[in-house]
Amino acid sequence: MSIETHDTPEFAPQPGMPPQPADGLRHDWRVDEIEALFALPFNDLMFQAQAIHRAHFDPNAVQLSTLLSIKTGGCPEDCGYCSQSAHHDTPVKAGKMMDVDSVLAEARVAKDAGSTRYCMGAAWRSPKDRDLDKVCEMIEGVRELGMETCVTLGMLTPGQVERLHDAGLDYYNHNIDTSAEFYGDIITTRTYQDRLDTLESVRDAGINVCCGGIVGMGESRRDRAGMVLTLANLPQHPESVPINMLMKIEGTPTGNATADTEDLDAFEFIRTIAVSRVTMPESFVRLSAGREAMNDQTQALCFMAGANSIFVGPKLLTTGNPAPDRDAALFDRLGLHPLD
Ligand code: SAM
Ligand code: DTB
Ligand code: SF4
Repeated sequence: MSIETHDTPEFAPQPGMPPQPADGLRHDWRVDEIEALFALPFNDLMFQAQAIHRAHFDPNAVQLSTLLSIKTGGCPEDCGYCSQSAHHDTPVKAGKMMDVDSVLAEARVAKDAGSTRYCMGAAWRSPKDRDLDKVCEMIEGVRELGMETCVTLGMLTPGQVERLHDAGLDYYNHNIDTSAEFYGDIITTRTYQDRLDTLESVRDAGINVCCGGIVGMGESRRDRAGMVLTLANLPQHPESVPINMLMKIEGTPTGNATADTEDLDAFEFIRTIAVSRVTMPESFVRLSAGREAMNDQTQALCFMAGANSIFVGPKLLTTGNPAPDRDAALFDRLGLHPLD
């Protein structure tokens, strides 16, 4: 049985490669190796992913996070998939930032429903320093409830990262979204390197990193492999890796009826989860956006492929998520339990 490939001579470190960190995990993947994982017979890929998942995690425990959009719409960025970009004419209208008490009331509901992490998202290119005062109060309040905190606020300066760290932030979400090569087809208002720079300062401040991407935007399999490559070759793997299936939003470039984005085969989505599990054995891989439209069998295969985190609650940021009773029934049928 071949679980990891790094001992085979073909994949041994080559002269000139950067030194590998001492975490025992690989950070020197080549895109052709990752493409080779994608191309495995489905059963073989699932077997590798399962073996690695079981070596690192309770295979029946799933971490539960809940999302809230604390500032919706009117975003100056032009992300081609997003309902909240001011560049697209979508059904989402811009709103003001929520007040702290309303956010904490929503967080209490999520905690009572069994969620352990509260993720607050804002449609900003980057926050203004005065916006951060309120965000820091939200972080402190959610922590007092006994939940982990995550925020996603766009690009940050090192000073802003420090303020979030001082407020006790547990995770920062900032996705690379796709491969370096395909990125420019989806977003033009900031670069891949901008994203990597923010991720580096979050990591350097000691905040856990939540970083993943979207599939189903018309990218090639090589792009999906390239996205996983970027994540797996970061100096430290993100603690949390959300894999989103594109939610097609009316009025966005990737969501228009005429858009050249065929629905992605569910097996290709499951493969993306499995390859993320194989290349990032100790990360939580989150089956993120897109669950509402997935049948239970597809979700079950995602859990078999190594997904061990989901968003729960009836809403993501602006789009729908399965109703809590559907998730509870699925957990029951599969013998899954929420991670404490
Ligand atoms: N503005 C911040 C940013 O972009 O970093 C935070 C919010 S943004 C909505 C967070 C992530 O949600 C995006 O990076 C993207 O990966 C995911 N996302 C947004 N719209 C999506 C869609 N229509 N389908 C799937 N994932 C989506
Ligand atoms: C992530 O990777 N997915 C979440 C979270 N991080 C912020 C967001 C999904 C958004 C789906 C589209 C929407 O609801 O607007
Ligand atoms: Fe703005 Fe984030 Fe949406 Fe991009 S993904 S348009 S940065 S809210």
